[in-house]
Amino acid sequence: MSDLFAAHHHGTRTDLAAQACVLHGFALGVVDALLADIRAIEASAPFRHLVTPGGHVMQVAMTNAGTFGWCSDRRGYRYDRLDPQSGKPWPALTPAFLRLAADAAREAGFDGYVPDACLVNRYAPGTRLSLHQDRDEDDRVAPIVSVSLGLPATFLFGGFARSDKTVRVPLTHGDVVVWGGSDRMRFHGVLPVKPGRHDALGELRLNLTFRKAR
Ligand code: MD3
Ligand code: FE
Repeated sequence: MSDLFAAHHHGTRTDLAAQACVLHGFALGVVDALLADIRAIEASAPFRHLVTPGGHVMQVAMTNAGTFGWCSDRRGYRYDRLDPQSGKPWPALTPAFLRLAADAAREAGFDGYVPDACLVNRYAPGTRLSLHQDRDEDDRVAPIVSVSLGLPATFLFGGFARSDKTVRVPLTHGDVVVWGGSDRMRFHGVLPVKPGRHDALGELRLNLTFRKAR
């Protein structure tokens, strides 16, 4: 059985590739601050199910914070300064968000990380995210920092072609994944979230992904 399936201790690190790693439990000390910030963000920019260019409604519910927010509709995928639902700017990245993103990036070897966008994903049990690349950002070398909260999930970490074999990576509450440089364009996805309930979040998984969009 792969080492990736072993129980992981908080404060340890699992390398997935040369420039991609999991920092186990790295966000645990700031979860309360993150959850308070997410509640404020969703009060002004509610979670919504975006439509793909192909006309499918996404299973994952999404909102954004930052100068830019990731959007999808029949016209395509893009980053926008304004929430198309309200016409207002997205809520700002909070001090707790920015500090965690920079601290995790530094821990993974990327100093001076200042993201300008945070996509917030919400998964109900049964929700999956199919295999994809994140290719709407101008900077394809800067790291992406991902924070998992609530229900556990199995992350699929692939190669540079959709058909490459994938490795399954269990992610639990408080885990942070950082990837950049040569591993930035790998295919990845999330298997359907199993039913369950988490003490802090209930029947939900949340994922924050910090990006440099521009
Ligand atoms: C490793 N979100 O929003 S983040 C996304 O859990 C997205 O919601 C997932 O993919 C989520 O675009 C996964 C972790 C992640 C994302 C992209 C990667 C890890 C990665 C790209 C390359 C390598
Ligand atoms: Fe992604």
